[in-house]
Amino acid sequence: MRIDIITVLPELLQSPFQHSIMKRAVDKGLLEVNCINLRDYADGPHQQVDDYQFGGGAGMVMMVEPIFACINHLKSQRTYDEVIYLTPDGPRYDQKTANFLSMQQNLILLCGHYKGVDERVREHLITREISIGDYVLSGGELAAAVLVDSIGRLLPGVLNDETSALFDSFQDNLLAPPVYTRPASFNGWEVPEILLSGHTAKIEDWRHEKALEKTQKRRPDLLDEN
Ligand code: 6GU
Repeated sequence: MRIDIITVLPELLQSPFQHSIMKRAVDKGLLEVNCINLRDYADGPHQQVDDYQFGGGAGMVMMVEPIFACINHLKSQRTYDEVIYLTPDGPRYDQKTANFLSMQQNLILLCGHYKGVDERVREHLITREISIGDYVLSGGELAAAVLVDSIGRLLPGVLNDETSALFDSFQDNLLAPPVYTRPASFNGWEVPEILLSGHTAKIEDWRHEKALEKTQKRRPDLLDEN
């Protein structure tokens, strides 16, 4: 899968994909992340990408021309399944959307900044809008990193059996059960007996029960889905 990220702050997106599971996905050739500096597509001596809003009001707006030029240039090289705009007023991101996006070949992510983009970008160039939650970030870059991470780990071959995404919280609308490692006893704090029993079927039952308990307590809304 290839993900092209259009941003005015490409430096902000250098590190996130150079570690751990994302690094493995990139090194294995399963994921290609390409950051494009929007300013490279802007004209004039100042390579301006934003301007005052018509009608007045505080805050700059990202201009349509550089975004159009950039997206067109990308589209001339390959076909894109989705052109996604990261914006706090988009539909909220969830695991279902991550699963869907992980099955695509080529994605463009456009990171918003300032007051956002000229509405004509959203009307004519964007196929999907995404917010990562009900709070405001300074720009879409960190949201783009969240998308790439959540999508990248779902690509076949990125995770091994033990770390399989199938066991993740949310994949079955359940939060993950508690986990423990050595020592079995610390400070008088004990690991639940059942986990030391070697009884695989009973352990699976216990985990499911704990996952249900936790979900009921913390996120009962998840149990209403499906
Ligand atoms: Cl995608 N962008 C910004 N700027 N803020 C956000 C967001 C996105 N999602 C939640 N807050």
